Amino acid sequence: MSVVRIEAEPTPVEVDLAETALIVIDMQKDFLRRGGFGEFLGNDPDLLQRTVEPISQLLTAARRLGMIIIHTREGHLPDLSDCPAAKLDRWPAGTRIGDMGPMGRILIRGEEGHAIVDEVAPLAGELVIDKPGKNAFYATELDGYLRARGIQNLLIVGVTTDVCCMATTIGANDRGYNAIVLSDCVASYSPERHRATLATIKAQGGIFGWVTTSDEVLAGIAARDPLG
Ligand code: C5J
Repeated sequence: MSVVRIEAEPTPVEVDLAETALIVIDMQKDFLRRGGFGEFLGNDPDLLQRTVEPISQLLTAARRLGMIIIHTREGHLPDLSDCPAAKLDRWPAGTRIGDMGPMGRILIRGEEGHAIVDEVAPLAGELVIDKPGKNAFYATELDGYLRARGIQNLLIVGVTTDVCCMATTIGANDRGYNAIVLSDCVASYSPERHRATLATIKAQGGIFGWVTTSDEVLAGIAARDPLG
C-alpha cells in the first residue's frame, strides 16, 4: 500500500498510488498547433499551451515512480469508416475531419497533426490509445487495461477540459473509477467553459470526481518516491 492524501476540491482524496494511473488526453498537434482540427473549428490553439510544462513535469514524476501512464489520441481511420456521419457532416466542406490541412488530413491516424506534441510524447511501454470518440472509454481497450491492472484512480490531464477530458471524466465515474482532474494540466479553447467544467466536476460533493493541481499531486508522489 502506498496511500497518499492529495489536497483537492471538494474534499481531499486518499489514493493508493499503486492503484492509480495517469491518463494524458489528446495532447496532439491537431489541437495544440496552428493548422490543426482545433483551429479549423475557429479556436485559438495557443490557449492550450500552458498545459505542456506541468504535464511534462507530472510525466517525469510518474515515470520515476513507475506509475501506469496512458496517452490517448482522438482520430479516425483514413477511410473514415469509424467516423459517424453526425460527427463528420457538422462542419462546412473544407474544414471537416479528413479534409487536407497544413499538417495532413485533419484528425486522421498517421497524419502529422494526429501525433502527440514532442514535449509530452509517450515513451516505449506506455499505452497509446487511439479513440474515435471524445470519451476515452468509448470503443477502446481502456477499461479492460485498467481493470486488469487493478487501477481504481485516474489522474486526468490533457485537452480539452470541456470536451475530451470531461467526456472521459464522466466515463470513468460511470465505471466506478475515482476521477481526479488536474486544473493546471487541462485547458479549453474557452476559459469560461474551462471554469464551468471544473465547477461541474466538483459540484454536489464531487458529482463526477475531484479537482486538484499538479503541485498537490507532485507533493503526494514526492512523499512516496524512493528517489525523491
Ligand atoms: C475536441 C478534444 N475538442 N480532445 N477534442 O474536439 O477535446
